[in-house]
Amino acid sequence: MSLINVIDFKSLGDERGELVSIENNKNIPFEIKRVYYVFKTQKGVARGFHAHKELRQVAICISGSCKFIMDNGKVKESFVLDDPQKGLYINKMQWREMHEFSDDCVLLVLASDVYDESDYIRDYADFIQMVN
Ligand code: T46
Repeated sequence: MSLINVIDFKSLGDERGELVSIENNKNIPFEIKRVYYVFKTQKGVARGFHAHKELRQVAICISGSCKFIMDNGKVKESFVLDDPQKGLYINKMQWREMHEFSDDCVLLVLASDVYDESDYIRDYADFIQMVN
């Protein structure tokens, strides 16, 4: 199964422009408990480099672009998010890295739970041990 699971959001746009609506358990496969966004990322900076034990998320570039590298400990796949109508579903126990943020990138993330540092696996060797 591919590590890249993309959700296509229907636009409710008209002649005035585009509009995407996101609702719990409708076009997102979990109940959204938290929303955060990453923006003004400095040139050459990469983020992420962790996995989550339980957290599931959907990442949407609502402006600009960035590249995700997903890794399940066996294979790595990348995906460029550059369309506000596409969400990248990030399951639990997937190592993620974000690279190549455009200057105008605003990365919106919908999360299945509140922030909990103990849910993070920030050491790659620990992650590899846990998935094997
Ligand atoms: C993820 C990727 C896609 C909080 O206090 N509350 C929050 O909700 C978040 C997301 C972060 N923080 C704190 C933790 C750190 O001290 O903000 C700081 C920056 O977080 P972090 O270094 O984890 O940021 P990224 O961009 O590497 O990772 C984030 C999410 O943390 C992570 O869950 O999957 O975006």
